[in-house]
Amino acid sequence: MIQAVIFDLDGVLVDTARYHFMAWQRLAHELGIEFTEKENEQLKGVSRMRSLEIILEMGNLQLSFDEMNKLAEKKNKWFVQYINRMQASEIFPGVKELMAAIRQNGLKIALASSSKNADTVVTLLGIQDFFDVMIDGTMITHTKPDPEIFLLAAQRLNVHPSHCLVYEDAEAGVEAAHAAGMKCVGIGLPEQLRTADYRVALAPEFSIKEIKSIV
Ligand code: B16
Ligand code: MG
Repeated sequence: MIQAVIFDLDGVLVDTARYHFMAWQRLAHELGIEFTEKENEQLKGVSRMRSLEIILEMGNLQLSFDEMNKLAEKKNKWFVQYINRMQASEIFPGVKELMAAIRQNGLKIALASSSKNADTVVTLLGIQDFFDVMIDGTMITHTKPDPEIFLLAAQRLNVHPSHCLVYEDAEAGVEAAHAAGMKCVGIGLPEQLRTADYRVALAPEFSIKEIKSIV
């Protein structure tokens, strides 16, 4: 029986995954590294520094810690510019209605985003009141696929992990949810996230009716 729902942010509630991709692609191209949507899949849900390491590995580049910090800051500057131009209407259709239905049915809601910008995005969208608990990239030591973020969310919600359901758009996120002992709804194309327990194109397609039918 599900007592709490834990939402990832980028790519699940809002299309900011697109802005992360645009900023990483801009950086990769500056470094002369080919970077398409396919390569980007490996970065989803992963921390900023780990994402940069993956890109540098793709280009067989080795940089100093200082140089890496500068590049990570540059990418973040671009990402912040993109999200500051974002409209509140860019939230995926039906997301607010889904969260309202979850609350009306007495279930709790948490946000579990690897992003250090999660607070800014949530405020821009005006959805902060839906969450009982918000965990972001500033509050964790280990990035997804480590289960830390979801276990911390469950602990703060005071709900056992086995009674939590996660919505995720990243391979690393599905893996993290399973490692935390939680079921997971995968958001994406049919050929993606094959290990997720349920799969839909957009979060609201897995409705409160489906959540309540999980035993
Ligand atoms: P930042 P999520 C993740 O957010 C993104 O999927 C990932 O692409 C990004 O690198 C990560 O946040 C860190 O973001 O650079 O803003 O701290 O999907 O877990 O909500
Ligand atoms: Mg995501």
